[in-house]
Amino acid sequence: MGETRSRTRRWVLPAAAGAGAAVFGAGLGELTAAIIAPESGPFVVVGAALIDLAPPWAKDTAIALFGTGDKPALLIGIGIVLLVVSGAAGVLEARRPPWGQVVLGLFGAVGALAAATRANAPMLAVVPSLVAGVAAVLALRVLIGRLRRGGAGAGDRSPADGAAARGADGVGADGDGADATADGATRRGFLVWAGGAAAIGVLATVAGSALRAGGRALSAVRDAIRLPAPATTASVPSGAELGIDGLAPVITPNAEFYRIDTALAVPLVDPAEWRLRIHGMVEREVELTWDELLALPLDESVTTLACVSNEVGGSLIGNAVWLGHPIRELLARARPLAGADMVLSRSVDGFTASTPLEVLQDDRAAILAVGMNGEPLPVEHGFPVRMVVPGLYGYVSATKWVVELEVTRFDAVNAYWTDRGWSAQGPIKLSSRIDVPRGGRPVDAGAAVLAGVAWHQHVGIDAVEVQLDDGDWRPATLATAISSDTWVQWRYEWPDASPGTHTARVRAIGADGAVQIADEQGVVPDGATGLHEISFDVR
Ligand SMILES: Nc1nc2c(c(=O)[nH]1)N[C@H]1C(S)=C(S)[C@@H](COP(=O)(O)O)O[C@H]1N2
Ligand SMILES: [Mo]
Repeated sequence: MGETRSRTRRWVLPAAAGAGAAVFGAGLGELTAAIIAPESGPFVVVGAALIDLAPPWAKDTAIALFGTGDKPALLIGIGIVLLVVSGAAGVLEARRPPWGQVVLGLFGAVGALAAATRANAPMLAVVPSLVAGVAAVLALRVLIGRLRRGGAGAGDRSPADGAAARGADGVGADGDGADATADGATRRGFLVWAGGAAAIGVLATVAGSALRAGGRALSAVRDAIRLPAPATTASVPSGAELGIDGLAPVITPNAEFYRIDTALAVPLVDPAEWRLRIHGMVEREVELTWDELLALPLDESVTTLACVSNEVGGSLIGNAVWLGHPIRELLARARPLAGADMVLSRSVDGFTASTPLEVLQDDRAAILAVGMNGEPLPVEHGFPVRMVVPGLYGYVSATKWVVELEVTRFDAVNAYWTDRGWSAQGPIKLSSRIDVPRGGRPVDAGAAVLAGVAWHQHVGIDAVEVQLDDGDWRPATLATAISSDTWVQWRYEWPDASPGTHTARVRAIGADGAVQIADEQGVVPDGATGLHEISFDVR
């Protein structure tokens, strides 16, 4: 009994004080952010800094573990670390004041530093984190103060005598029955205070997210946009969609399109304020507004985007009908200087991608996109303007929320991921995937259908072959390709699937005659190779 009570006093209550204070502070910080700096909430800025500082393997692991849920996972992780460390700060404050306050204050300072060093950080970016830090420190003082006055603080009767007495056992307050009852009341009273502080923090966070008017206002702006009719339209041949249950549709609906980026809070860019600046090694700088862009001829094109982090058989790939203006035309206005070989595109949030200049000047549909599948770009896919370049992985070409094109040289500057161990050049590798039968779903014996997709953007697919149970490679039937810039569906009929467990492998052959590489390589530094293999039961 006495043991338990003493442990409660010495550890649990101070830890609750620390955690309560931290939740209180973080909540007020989030609320402040919602009001004055929507993209600079303490969690978001710290998370963003972690993303930027993380070594490449960490990004890989996060994507492998959590897929596109990597961002919520990161925020939850930060929350857990905050709770643990602030709990420890509470215990520290009870024993060695003011070190617990120092720890919580440091949290605020780290947030402020992370906020201040972000690209395009707004003037008020540091304020939410500072508010969070100060609020947490004050709350901790109040809570630990109550703990001391209530005598529940394990020998911490006064901050002055504390330092010397602590380290010893601090059992002095472990008293008789009467004391214990009084203690119980104090303890409950104290927990009401600590819990109340945490509850205020949670309420403030909830109020803050309800208040995030910025996002809603931008959605309203987006909803009101009527994109101009395309100057040239793209058509999807009727034979492009095989319509097999479980097979990825040839055009990926926006809501199902994979999302990969470093932006923990989606950048909110008002089209009315959007500008694109083309500069660097050019004869003349070009600046473009949203209205000017929409007044230019906009072409539809169908292009399959793929992420370099897509594992063999993975789902970080999607195909959409894009609407946009050729980047080639805008570069022609700016007239790149001799010697330039790269365009460094920059997002409003600081992300950069390095695209070979020649790829943006040849005849492919490398565009500044404003539309995706008949709508303005979804905010998380780069609203109002992004790049789409057939044939290159997204990290070297598909800059979302793009605001700058700097004509430069590969030997002069590195893009975001190149500085983190990824290749400066990122042509998409020839690959293929089995979608049907879907993971683990048993198949009826007899006539069975396998189906999937294959892609080699800007080269095209000539054939797809399937291998069952280490047998011969047999040709699959291809759907009609939309173009060489898109994936193509395939199907394979297995007339006599026999009961038991089987494996299937797929490989694609490119329009250039290249056969998909069977040797397995991971996604770093320039995309995975290997063959997708599944095993499935027939019964
Ligand atoms: N601003 C910005 N643009 C970006 C990225 C990013 O992190 N920030 N990631 C790139 C990567 S790695 C990929 S694969 C594509 C993904 O585009 P999507 O999210 O629309 O599918 O966006 C690219 N554009
Ligand atoms: Mo990517």
